[in-house]
Amino acid sequence: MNKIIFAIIIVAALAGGYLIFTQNMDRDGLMNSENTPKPAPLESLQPAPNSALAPKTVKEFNVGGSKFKFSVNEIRVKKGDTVKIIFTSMDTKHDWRVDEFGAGSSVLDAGQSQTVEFTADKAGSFEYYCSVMQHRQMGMKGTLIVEE
Ligand SMILES: [Cu+2]
Repeated sequence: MNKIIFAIIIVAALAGGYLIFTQNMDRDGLMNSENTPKPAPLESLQPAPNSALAPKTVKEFNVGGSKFKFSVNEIRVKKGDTVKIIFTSMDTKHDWRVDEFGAGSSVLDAGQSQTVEFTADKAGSFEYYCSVMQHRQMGMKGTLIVEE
């Protein structure tokens, strides 16, 4: 039994070491081969149906949730942006959700993080909130502003 656990630890350590190693290689590779064009990412090889429009913009926000507030009260994006909320619960169970876009995280325990991604496909002012118990009513909410 102990041998199996030991073997698992060794395998995990090797896998971790390999990942770090390959990531460093990538970075070094990038620095040393500035003149070598990198192969285009797969996505750009396939023309999107709306390729005539500007490339889609991803807006990323780190939002912490604690009793009973979010670390960010206002999130401002442009219509059409892809919004990425990296939500982290700071103390007890919380989530982050915005009904109008059908987007939200799971209810997270303290220290947990989850990324919520959605397209801000309509303009306006929308309330995001924590749906745990009475947190919303106690002030755990903010405003998502999507500009035209
Ligand atoms: Cu909450």
